[in-house]
Amino acid sequence: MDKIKKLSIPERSRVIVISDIHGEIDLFKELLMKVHFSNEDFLIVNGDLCEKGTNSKAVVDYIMDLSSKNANVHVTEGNCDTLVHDLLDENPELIKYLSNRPHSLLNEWLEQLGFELHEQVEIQEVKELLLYHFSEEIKWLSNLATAIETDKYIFVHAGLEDREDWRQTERATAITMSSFLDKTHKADQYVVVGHWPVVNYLQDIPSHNTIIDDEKKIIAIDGGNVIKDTGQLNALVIHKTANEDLFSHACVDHLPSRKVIKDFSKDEKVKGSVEYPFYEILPVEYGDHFTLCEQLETNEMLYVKNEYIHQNDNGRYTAKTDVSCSQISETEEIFYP
Ligand SMILES: [Mn+2]
Repeated sequence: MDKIKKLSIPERSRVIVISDIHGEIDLFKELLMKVHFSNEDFLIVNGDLCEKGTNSKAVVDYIMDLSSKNANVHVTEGNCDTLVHDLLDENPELIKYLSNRPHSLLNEWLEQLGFELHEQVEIQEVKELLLYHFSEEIKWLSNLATAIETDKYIFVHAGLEDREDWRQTERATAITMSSFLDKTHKADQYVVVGHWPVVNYLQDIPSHNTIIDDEKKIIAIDGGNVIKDTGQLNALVIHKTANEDLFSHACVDHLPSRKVIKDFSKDEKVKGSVEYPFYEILPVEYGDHFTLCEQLETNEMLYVKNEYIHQNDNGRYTAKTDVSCSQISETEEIFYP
């Protein structure tokens, strides 16, 4: 990769890392408030600002503005942010992509211009039009760093190749490789990545929270925002003290709040989840709310909430989406006046 940005971060500062915003401008602003982001903090936006969510344009505008006013705001490119390269390279496949995508940065731009896209439109026409109206944004996006390197951290969207000199990692790999936490790297620094929803990694109780692996020196922060029905937008907060760095975590989501009306203590045996890529299940024992199912690829027995069970036309069963089958204990909240 060519675009590596070196950065020195002073001691006693805070570094906030957020990735995979995917057009969720409201969640992003809410998260910055939640971590009390201020001008003294460093902010790293670790790729995938755009696509999939409903307001990519607002995210790009907001972060572009933020980084122009604040020298401590830095951005890396994600695989979803490189559409502008396809545009500049006049990749004809881009027209097909845009025609099939309800939510895309370029579609939002075209919509703003009142331009109606269809599969017969020439890529050159779209390129000319967008370059005329959004040249600043296109330039900014196409110049984003692939990785940001500090003395203790490498921020990169998806991961690094396991080679002596990590800088030799192919750019395409750095922004698209899957499940980096299942792999290893040879860099001296911690590698902080987004891109792969952490819930996809095998965990006893499925969780979208940031995973810090001290042995591998990998920190995975993609909370599955937009991609997963129960996803969240995560912030990793690095507190640089004189001695060591401390980590904390914050998150925001669109999930509704519910009031606990009765105490509940979990049954330790009821755990696990139906998660990517193992969706095939076989119902064994039906219940009023949960059905005991065998997850066919893993042979695990799981209690799946009934409304998540789907029977295909061929008679086989799958879960409709990723679903946790773990119980958690809850206590009725008591308010003191
Ligand atoms: Mn990505």
